[in-house]
Amino acid sequence: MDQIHIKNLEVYAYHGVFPEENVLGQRFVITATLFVDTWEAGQTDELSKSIHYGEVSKRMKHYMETHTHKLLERVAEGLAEDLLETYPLLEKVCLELKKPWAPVGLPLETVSVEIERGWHTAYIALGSNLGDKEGYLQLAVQELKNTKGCRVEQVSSFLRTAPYGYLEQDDFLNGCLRLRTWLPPLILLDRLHEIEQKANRVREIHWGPRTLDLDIIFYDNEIIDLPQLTVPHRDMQRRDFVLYPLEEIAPWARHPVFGKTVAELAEEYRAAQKTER
Ligand code: A4P
Ligand code: MG
Repeated sequence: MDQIHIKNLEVYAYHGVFPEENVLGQRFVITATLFVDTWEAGQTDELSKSIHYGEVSKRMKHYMETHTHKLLERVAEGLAEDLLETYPLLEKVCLELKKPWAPVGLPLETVSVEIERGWHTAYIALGSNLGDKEGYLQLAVQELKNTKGCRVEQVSSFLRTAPYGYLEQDDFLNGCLRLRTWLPPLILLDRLHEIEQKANRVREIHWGPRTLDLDIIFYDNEIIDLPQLTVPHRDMQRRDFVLYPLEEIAPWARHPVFGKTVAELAEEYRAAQKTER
């Protein structure tokens, strides 16, 4: 992707672990790479189609001067969040934060922290089969909309479905949504669990009745195999209540392991149902 570079912006600020650093201050040097599609700006010569590097520089200076953090890591994270939340065209940012006067007591040129943060696309499946089912799904959408680092882009219609797995329970209401997020996968999962808790979810029977269930179906094209998180969701291809709402909002999305689109997986599911009958 196209890049805009801001190299070695000097700022005087008060970040540091030692109390003297928070009082006396010191010099920081920032290098930022902004990942933004500049095609339209290149064609139209209009600044509104790109990101104003002067404005970004002033914003970073302001952030540096109005916060006091202990760690360079925290400063870099704060800067990245601030830029990603402020500039809608910014897809990704690479930041290097140098501290040339770091009080290390040894003759070094500089110390620095470098991070890369950006927006990702995730698909979340929603399900409820207890109480005010639609209310719980709406609550989930609202909570995600209010979450820092999350933008809900599209929500499918909600579908009434027969229970899968554990059959002795009420019908479900299911849906899917597309999320733009800069939260990493495990942090997103924590946030989903928090939202499930807000819906008074109690974990009793595996696959059993629940007020709200939120699963990560896809996270970009990433394949994640961790004890607490499997992405793509391990069972999505066998579930009409995931495939159909997902097909409505993203038929073109491709499963990174099977290499098939959601439309193809949904079609295969329908064909298998017909031969079963
Ligand atoms: N986990 C691993 N991968 C993921 C992922 N991609 N997204 C872990 C979310 N969580 C993931 O889930 C157990 C653990 O799975 C989580 O703590 C997380 O670390 P859970 O929600 O606590 O337990 P569960 O829901 O009882 O188990 P499971 O296997 O997640 O069940 P599912 O797959 O969510 O299925 N029938 C209909 N018609 N509609 C439904 O929505 N849902 C279920 C539950 C069963 N039958 C259904 C429906
Ligand atoms: Mg679940």
